[in-house]
Amino acid sequence: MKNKLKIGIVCYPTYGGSGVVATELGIALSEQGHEVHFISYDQPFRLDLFSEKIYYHEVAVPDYPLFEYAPYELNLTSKLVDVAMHEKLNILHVHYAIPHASAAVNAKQILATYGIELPIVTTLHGTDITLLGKDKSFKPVIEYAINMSDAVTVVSEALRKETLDYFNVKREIKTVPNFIDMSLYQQKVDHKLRSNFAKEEEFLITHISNFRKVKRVKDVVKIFEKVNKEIPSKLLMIGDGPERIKAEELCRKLGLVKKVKFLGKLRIIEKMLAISDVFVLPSETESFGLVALEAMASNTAIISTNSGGISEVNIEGRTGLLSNVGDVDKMAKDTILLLKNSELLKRFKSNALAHAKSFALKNVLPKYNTIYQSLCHAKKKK
Ligand code: GMT
Repeated sequence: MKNKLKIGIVCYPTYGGSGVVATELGIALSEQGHEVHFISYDQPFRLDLFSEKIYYHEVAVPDYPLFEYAPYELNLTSKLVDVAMHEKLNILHVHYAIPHASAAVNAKQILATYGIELPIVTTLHGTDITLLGKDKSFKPVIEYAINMSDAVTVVSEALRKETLDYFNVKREIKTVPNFIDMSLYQQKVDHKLRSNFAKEEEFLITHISNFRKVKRVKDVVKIFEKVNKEIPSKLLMIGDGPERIKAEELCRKLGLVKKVKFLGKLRIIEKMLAISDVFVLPSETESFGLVALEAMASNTAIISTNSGGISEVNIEGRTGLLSNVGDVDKMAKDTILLLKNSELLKRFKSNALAHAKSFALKNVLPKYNTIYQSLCHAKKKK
């Protein structure tokens, strides 16, 4: 690309798709020669790469007894102003509406008082719109942040529609789908690793999430119980969060403790996905379902719900099978169908891998580059 930019990236550092996308985007941009400044309250969990083009600025939140609630958004805003001024950022790309886009819009206005213009790109990831956005107490702030950003992107067509339906949006919203760095994913089964979890004749079913309510992790256990009655299999539950305890209780109640392994948060999931036969994602809603794409890139077939943007990733009858939210009977039947028919499973797995390749980083990165360059160009012309 033409001009090398100084790009600020704001994201949540925790175990979640938006942080993963933002981190991998920043790393890829730095590899193209741009200078990338990550700004967050903790080091993003996949940012373990050291490069002279990558910087990390931590937002500290002092604990003043005066405040009942720490004003993180204000600390973030001040940090954005400081980094933009002193590092001479050309552009700020914020992931998630609250508080990142709203802090960025405030920072932009403060910078303007110093005669500095900083274009803001906001990427909406889903829960900021589908869950938080529907909370009336946040709606005006989210709407304002969207309308005051210089460019807004969403990660799927479904999220674009939902955003336009729910908010009074006065600007163009572009769909830039999430992407995958195919070089990180392997499709080779590590048999030694696999043997730690399942016997050779057993199938391996996997679920990965942050175990929030929206992920419906109890449905994963219910589906597995039905599958396991017919097919020798094991279930791996990867990740952690508020609903884990309920899923564990259900396993105890159903007598599945020896068949379901809860592994907690794992940093490296590629090897685990590569040893899996089927990945289960029964979410209530999912703007995209990055983890399903990661599973597909690891040659795994997907059983999922059809809600939100999942059907843009998991293609019905090709890469996996989709059901209505909560229809555990159908999701179990679909899993059994795939596991009983080795030719079908093989076909779905290879279709999944092929479809994942269409989301390769090299296809998506130019879309963000074009947005950055056009905003910087428009700024120069002023
Ligand atoms: O799903 C979560 O709980 C985490 C959330 C996030 O903000 O990281 O994920 C959202 O963004 C991901 C990356 O764009 C998408 O792949 C997820 O589908 C989306 N989650 C929901 O819409 C529930």
